[in-house]
Amino acid sequence: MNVLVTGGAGFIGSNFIYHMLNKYDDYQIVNLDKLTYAGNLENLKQAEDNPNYKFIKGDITNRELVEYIFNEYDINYVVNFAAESHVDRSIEDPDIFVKTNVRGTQVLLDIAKKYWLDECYDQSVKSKFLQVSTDEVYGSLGEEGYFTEETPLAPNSPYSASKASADMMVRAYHETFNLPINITRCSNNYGPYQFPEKLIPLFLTNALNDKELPLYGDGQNVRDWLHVKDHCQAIDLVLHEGENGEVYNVGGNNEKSNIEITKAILNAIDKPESLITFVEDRLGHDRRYAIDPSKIREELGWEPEYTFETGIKETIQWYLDNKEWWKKVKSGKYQEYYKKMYAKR
Ligand code: NAD
Ligand code: TDX
Repeated sequence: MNVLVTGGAGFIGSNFIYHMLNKYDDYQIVNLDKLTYAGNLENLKQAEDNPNYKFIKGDITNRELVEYIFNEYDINYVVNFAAESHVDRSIEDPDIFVKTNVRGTQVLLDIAKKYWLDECYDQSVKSKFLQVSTDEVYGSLGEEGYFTEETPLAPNSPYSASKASADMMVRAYHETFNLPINITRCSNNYGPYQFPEKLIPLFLTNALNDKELPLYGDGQNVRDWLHVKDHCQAIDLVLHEGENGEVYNVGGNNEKSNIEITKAILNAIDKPESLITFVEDRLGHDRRYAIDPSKIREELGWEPEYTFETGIKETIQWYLDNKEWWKKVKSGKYQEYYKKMYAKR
């Protein structure tokens, strides 16, 4: 099988590439990544020399390039991770979120349709377009209830609105053209190689540097945490066994408030709670996310291997063992971003 992984130099994509290379020694993995601020080839050092792995620097909105890749590598599967992924950045500048997340997805769908359906090389060859989406497309929950695959889409941020739009486009290519697709919607991921603009690596690396931890609002917003390796296993399962056209929610049943996460990090590395600084809330800040993962568990037999306790311990250890990785990431342009984003809070 020839798999096009887009956004493979980012956090989840790089973990997914390792997962696939380790598991399937007869698969060719092509990684198309624009290398934005979030893309980092250091994440893929251990894949570089693998003959089953190929990196191509480029943009998913580039039709000619995507078409070239389909032809050159005879792509069977697309796993679309490529996206602008940070909610705070989408509040500052929504434009690029629409371009990459919506238009980029549509370009990929269009070339997949052309290559797999219109040109009709061999309809018996297996193909699938897997869109990696997010629970944020469902909006925000109150204190009760869970997101199921039937929950209406009600995105609240420019980021989640762009992801919901992409999901609608994927659905439309399935309904209209019969393109083989799945959509996965998962909760907040954590684990190795996560860019330190996101809550867990930001707070962990700030605390290790004795810098303040900027907690938004009252710190009581709730997220449902999923270890990235459990997410990668879920994507692998849906790619191979997901029923054509279906959506699968992926979540680890690990609801935690932001203040709980913050205290757990400080406690694990023996740093004082005085580092916590309550700052102005995020605009439109979703209160609670919680996934009902019954469908993927019951229909595909997926089970997470990590508990939050084992996962956070291993993740903290990874950041302790890989200081060079995050120190490099947090230098240069990142400093400008951090000052700009947090100065006004
Ligand atoms: P990330 O920001 O770490 O990585 C995104 C990658 O996409 C980067 O390597 C970047 O260079 C690449 N990219 C961006 N624009 C591109 C373009 N136009 N063309 C090609 N490549 C481009 O993101 P992540 O956290 O790994 O998330 C991956 C996917 O999973 C995203 O689609 C995101 O919406 C989704 N998701 C993430 C989470 C999470 O908790 N991180 C949860 C649910 C869903
Ligand atoms: O400095 C911070 N302070 C803070 O209190 C940051 C960066 C975050 N937070 C809060 C906001 C959220 O309630 O922590 C929570 C998690 O924030 P993020 O790490 O920015 O993640 P979130 O907004 O929940 O979105 C993430 O999960 C769903 C990913 O970034 C998305 O790509 C994914 O779709």
